[in-house]
Formats: sequence, structure tokens, C-alpha cells
Amino acid sequence: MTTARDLLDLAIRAYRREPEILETLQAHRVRLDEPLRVALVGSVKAGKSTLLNALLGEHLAPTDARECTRVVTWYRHGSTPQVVAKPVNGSPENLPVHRQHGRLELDLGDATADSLERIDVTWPADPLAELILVDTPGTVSISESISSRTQKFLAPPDGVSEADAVIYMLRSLHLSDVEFLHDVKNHHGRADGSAPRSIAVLSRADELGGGRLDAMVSVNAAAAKLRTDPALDGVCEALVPVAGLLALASTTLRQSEFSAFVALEKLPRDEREALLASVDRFITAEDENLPSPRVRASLVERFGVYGIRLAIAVLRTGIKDAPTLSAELVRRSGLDELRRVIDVHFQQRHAELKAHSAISAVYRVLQDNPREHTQELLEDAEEFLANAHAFREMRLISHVRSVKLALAPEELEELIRLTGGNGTSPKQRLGLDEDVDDLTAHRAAYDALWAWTERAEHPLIDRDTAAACRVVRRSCEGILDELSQAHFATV
Ligand SMILES: Nc1nc2c(ncn2[C@@H]2O[C@H](COP(=O)(O)OP(=O)(O)OP(=O)(O)O)[C@@H](O)[C@H]2O)c(=O)[nH]1
Ligand SMILES: [Mg+2]
Repeated sequence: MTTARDLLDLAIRAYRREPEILETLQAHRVRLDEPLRVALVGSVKAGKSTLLNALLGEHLAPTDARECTRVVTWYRHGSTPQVVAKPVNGSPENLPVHRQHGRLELDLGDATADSLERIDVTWPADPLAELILVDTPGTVSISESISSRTQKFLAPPDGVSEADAVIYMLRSLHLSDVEFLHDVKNHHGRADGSAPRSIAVLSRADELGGGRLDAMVSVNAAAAKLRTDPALDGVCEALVPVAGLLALASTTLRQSEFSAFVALEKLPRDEREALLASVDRFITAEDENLPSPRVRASLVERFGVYGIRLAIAVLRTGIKDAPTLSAELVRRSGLDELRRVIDVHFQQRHAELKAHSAISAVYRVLQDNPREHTQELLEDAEEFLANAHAFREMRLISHVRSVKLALAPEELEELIRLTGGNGTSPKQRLGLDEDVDDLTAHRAAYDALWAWTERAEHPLIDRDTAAACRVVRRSCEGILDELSQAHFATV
């Protein structure tokens, strides 16, 4: 079977005497072997940089309103910290690497955001070995978005997206916010379907829940409702609420903060409630049993009032040490769930997403630069994009809500599961525990294959549903193949 690598190599050979095109194709060859590139995209102050830091587990991306937040910034793994600014015109320049109060200080010197194309940060943070993360400047309106750096990065007029996958940040549950994303995404996409795969994060979820102790519970319920709304269709494959500020503070929880929360938890209930009534009172109240005003101010800055309330409530469940509190707060912030979704939708699809980026690039080059001997290659690339089964699965999952398939809700759930929407291992697709024996898994796969073949071939079925059922049937065949290969590898 032709692979993305084969097609790239064939294209490289076809254009070997054309240096400019060759350079583009060779860059894609390098990109194919890199970690997945995931971009965080959304409106101004949606919490992109804070969430990126939470995913990294350290405060690298600047989260204040300085000049550097207006530049597309790449974070890659490397053993030596390095920051390089790439101007629109001129050669790249090393920037000084400063850490202050545990934060990376990006100092642009004399450069302005407009004069820079991007900033490249290389950092020895473990998560970056798996994913290249790209922080993008926020946009206020669709017209601004289309002319922006972010747009040029996501959908350059003369190439394919620099990102393999995107996390869109939604600031509210309002449909207008979803529609904004729709418009942005439509502009990123092209007729050739080269828009990167995406998931959405309902960011700053604590604020959406009014900062109350049950904020995440109510936001989770609202998100569950929004997930089934056709407005989200085609925008993203999943939607996860995350309280990013809490996530970042919790992943980096210090022992001194744990002690401060313990002291606050020990206060009589009335006193604590009065203290937490306003930020001002919380910081300035005078009482020798309280952590110092400086520590309290830092708690507000890092955790927000919601985070402080939650930490105290969680401590009351009997938690005795900082690592356990940290883990519980991270879970409640939504970050664990986001990591799971990134794993299922992006990392488990690594090879397919990389292939998709590479073939979209080859297709684009072939289409824009037709030569006598390249027609056949163009057809191969087109066929690959249209027929590769993994791409079909991903397209089906992201559009499943709006196509109005004639399937019951539980059949729809099964469709999403079998096509890899909850994880791509054979047993995840079958909804079985990983320790289930081979025979049971085989039987389940045959049952699914049988049921979806029957559905696909039902004489009264409409075209869209039949097409969807055929994709699921093909997925079932894939599951059986993989199970057989795994079985024979062990005997
Ligand atoms: N309460 C609350 N505040 C948050 C959360 N996430 C971010 N913030 C705050 O919102 C402000 C903006 O956060 P950033 O992470 O810089 O947002 P951004 O989207 O990167 O902003 P720009 O790059 O300037 O568009 C900061 O003051 C953060 O502390 C959150 O989950 N909850
Ligand atoms: Mg930012």
C-alpha cells in the first residue's frame, strides 16, 4: 500500500530540479517524523497561554498582556533552553533566557510583535517530547482573525496548515461563540479538506459556573448538552470544560500552599466564609492564625477564589498531603479529561494526522505546480485523502451530529466507539476492558461486523446512513485484522 512517506518521496523525485518546491517538500518530510503539532486557538484572553502552561506543568508561556502574547510562539522539546525570534524580514535572533519567580520571561528587546513572524522556544519539558505546542495570539472578531498571524499560521494562502491538530478555546456556552469558531474554522478549511483536526475546550470554566463551589459540576452538565448541539458539528470532535488557572496552579502546587490551605481549612466555618466574601477582605484581613497577606495574595493570583474554595473543600474529605491534593484538584479542573481527549483524538491518531498534513501538502504542491509527469501522482494524493479509512473515520466522528443519520442514540454511541472516537485500540473500540480474553474480543468484533453489515445493506436505508454504516463495517474489519495479528504474534 502507498504510504504518505512514499507519496512525499515520489513528489520529491518529481520536483528534484526545482529548488523552491523541493525545499517545501523536504520540510514536510522532516515534519512527518516530528512530534504532533498542536495549536491553541481562540479569542483574546480565552486562557490559551494558561492552558498551555497547565499542559506543560510549568509557567512558560507569558499570560499577561505584553507584546509577546501577540506573536505565534512554538514550544518544542530540547535539552538546552533556547528562545529564538524569527523576524518577518531578516535572520533569526537568539533572545535571552530569563526565569523569574519560576516563570520564563520573554524579552523581545527592540523588536515589536508586528515585526516578528514567530518565536521558537526550546525547553526540556517532558510533555514537549510528545507534542509540539503552539500558542497563538487571540483575535477579537472574524475579520481580524482572517487577516491575523493565527490565520496565516493555520491556513497560509500558499501552503497547508502549520498545525496537525487544533484546540479551539470557547469562552462561553453561547451559540454565538460556537458560530464564531465555525466561521474561523471555515476559513481555515479548504475544499480539499486540509483543515487540521480539532477539539474544543470550554475555557475558564470556573467563571462560567459563577465561581461557586459546584461550578465545574454545572459547567460539565451544560457542556454535555452543548456536545449534542448540531452547531458544534464540523467544528470539533470533542468538547471539554477546563478551569485552566486552577489546572496550572494545581499541577505546580507547592508545599507552602498546601500548608496555607490547611490553615484556612482549620478556621471556624463562619470566619472562613466571611474571609472569602471578597478578594480584598481575603488578602487584607488581620489575624495571626492566617497565612501572611503575601501568601494569601499569591493564592488568589494562582488559584483564583474558586480554586481556594475548592482546595479547602477537597481537604475536608480527609486529604493529608500535597501530592494527593494536587492530583485531586487537577482531576476536578478538567485537565485529566482534556489530557485523555488529546490522547484519544490526537496522539492515538498521530500517524494518520501526520500523514494527513503531509499528503495535503503534496496535493497542494501538485495542484499548484502541474508538470507533464505529475498528473498520476496528483490522482494518487487525491485518492489517498478521499479514501484512507482513518480519515473517513475522523470525518465521520466530527460530522456525526449534523448528518441526521437514521440511527438510535445507542447505535450512534456504538458508531462513535467502533470508529475510534473513544480510543483506537481494538478493545477500546469494542468497549471492552483491556484484560478481556482474545476469544471474547473476536466474538464481539464479529457480532459488530455482522450488525453493521446488516444495517449498511438494509433496503430502506438512506444514502448518508448507509455510507456511515459502511465506514463502521470497515472499522470492524480493521478491528478483526488487528486482533488476529496480535493473536498470531503471541502464539
Ligand atoms: N478565573 C480564571 N481565570 C483564568 C483562567 N484561565 C486564564 N485566566 C486568566 O485570564 C487572563 C488571560 O489568560 P491568558 O492565559 O493570558 O489568556 P490568552 O488567551 O493566552 O490571552 P491572549 O494571548 O492575550 O489572547 C489571565 O489573567 C489569567 O490568569 C481560568 O480558568 N479561570
Ligand atoms: Mg496568550
